[in-house]
Amino acid sequence: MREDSPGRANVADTPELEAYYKELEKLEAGALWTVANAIEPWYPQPESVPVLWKYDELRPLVGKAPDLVRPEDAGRRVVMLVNPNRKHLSAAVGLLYTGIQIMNPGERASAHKHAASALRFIMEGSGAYTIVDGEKMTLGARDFVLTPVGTWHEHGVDEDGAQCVWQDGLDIPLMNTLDANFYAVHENLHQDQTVPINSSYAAYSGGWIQPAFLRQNWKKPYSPMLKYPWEPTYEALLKAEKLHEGSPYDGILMEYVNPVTGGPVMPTMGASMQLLRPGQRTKAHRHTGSFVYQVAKGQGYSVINGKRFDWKEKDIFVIPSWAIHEHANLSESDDACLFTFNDLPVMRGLSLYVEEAYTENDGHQVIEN
Ligand code: GTQ
Repeated sequence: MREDSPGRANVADTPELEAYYKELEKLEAGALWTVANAIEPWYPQPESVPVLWKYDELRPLVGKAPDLVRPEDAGRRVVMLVNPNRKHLSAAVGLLYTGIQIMNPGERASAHKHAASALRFIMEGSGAYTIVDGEKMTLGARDFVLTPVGTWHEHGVDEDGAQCVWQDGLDIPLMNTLDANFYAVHENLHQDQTVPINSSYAAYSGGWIQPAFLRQNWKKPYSPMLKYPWEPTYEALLKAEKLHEGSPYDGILMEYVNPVTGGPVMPTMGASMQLLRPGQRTKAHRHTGSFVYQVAKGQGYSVINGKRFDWKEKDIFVIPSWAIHEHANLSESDDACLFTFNDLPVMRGLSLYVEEAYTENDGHQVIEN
């Protein structure tokens, strides 16, 4: 890929050079100038493309999985969402994985742990639980729960519950790209409950009043609070909406935080919930970082790199790094809420976070489709 620009590689092929490249190849070597412009792009050039997965289309296929495989055999019974350009990585976008897991009442999946960090956002059902390092957490629709790096975790649905569906988010492609992934199955396949049910939420959900005796001993690189329930999340959004204008690009965007540090919930992945007011249309911007969205509430659309993606509750879509994007709430009476998880802790931790407003056309993209 030649570029006619000072400082960029611009070498014409000649028979001598082509012969030279062949000789280098035999020694597992190559001439940098043949690839330099491709491997050092002027700005991020993700292979991932924006994708929207409609829940109405996916749900019937997700619903077939329980007739076809048992969680005992599958390990995890999940339909994963795969970016068409990243199939070899099993990534939804960038180096993030996501999937939809389904479980019937009375079913449970075995306990395991891995270097990958994981999270869930509950979509349907009742009686779901997850056990993380001996703490059982009960889960309902739109609750958000962490299963951080290195923690033993298992999922199930109580006998008297209803079929449950949730979204899993993991940094598996990141761990594999870094060649840092490990995996272990629990020796008993299941954990004993060693602390009271929902105890980390009980301990840390006070916001501005926090247990000193626990905080000072917490040395792990992730949030000690593992469950973030929907009702208080939504209440906080409504409270913020009354008091603040919010961001012109993101509306009322609130981050789920580690209550000890105020930072992201896990070292590699952050998460947020954003509220778009009735009729709100945000301005376009772009930034580094890969984002997986689930529509928690409402209906609207996002314009990503000039393409419009219409969404409603439980649809999942992705925004690749540096893609120009804006959001719109199509309802004039109800708010819309978007759940997101992302790799921002990695971007920020490596000093790679860059953000830029889109300034043409009054801050809105021209929609191509
Ligand atoms: O529950 O830990 O969707 O390890 C994929 C891999 C869920 C999990 C997934 C996993 C998990």
